[in-house]
Amino acid sequence: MKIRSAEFILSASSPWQFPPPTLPEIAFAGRSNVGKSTLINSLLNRKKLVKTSSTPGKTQLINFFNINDKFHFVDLPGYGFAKVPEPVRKQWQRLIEAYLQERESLRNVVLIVDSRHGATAQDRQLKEWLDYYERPVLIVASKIDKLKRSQIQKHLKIIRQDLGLDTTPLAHSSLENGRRDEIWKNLNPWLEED
Ligand SMILES: Nc1nc2c(ncn2[C@@H]2O[C@H](COP(=O)(O)OP(=O)(O)O)[C@@H](O)[C@H]2O)c(=O)[nH]1
Ligand SMILES: [Mg+2]
Repeated sequence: MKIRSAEFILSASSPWQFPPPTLPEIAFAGRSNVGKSTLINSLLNRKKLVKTSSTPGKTQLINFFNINDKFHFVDLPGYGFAKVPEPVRKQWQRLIEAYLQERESLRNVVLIVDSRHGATAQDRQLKEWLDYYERPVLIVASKIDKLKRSQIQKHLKIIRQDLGLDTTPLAHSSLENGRRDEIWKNLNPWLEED
């Protein structure tokens, strides 16, 4: 995918703020700190379009980006951060569910799982929820540079089993560009015009 332009549109804290669903959308989901924003930047070949953070639990809003005036990338708030107070957690969950359930322009959800830790209970829940609503999902295992080479396949297999996938998940590392193409190859079909 050739990226000609990538621009932040807006941050939404409730559904009425979502931009009009005029372009196909790909959303990035996963627990807090798993590498969602990093993956988006890496796919777009931008260093700092999306803010990344070593402090988990920062992004509480849904962030929309316009790419090439052709499609949207959507950075969803991360879940699973223990220090978040319960009412705030509930509010996030409502926001994410409203988006995932109702967004008519949503074509694919990229669910990012930490390659070291495997799928968490919340990752499994989200996957099941997305399957139930028949939302296509692409699983990406992040931070594989943190694994020994000899361990990568084993960890991918565990994620595959944990989430009940038919195929081995894709892998990503922000330190190497090589794996981006494989991810794009899987996303491109969702962005084609009808
Ligand atoms: N070594 C390594 N660090 C990563 C990778 N992806 C993300 N990180 C780091 O993990 C932290 C959280 O990343 P971020 O993209 O902000 O996670 P998000 O909360 O899911 O959006 C940051 O410190 C990133 O630099 C990766 O592939 N390799
Ligand atoms: Mg983020």
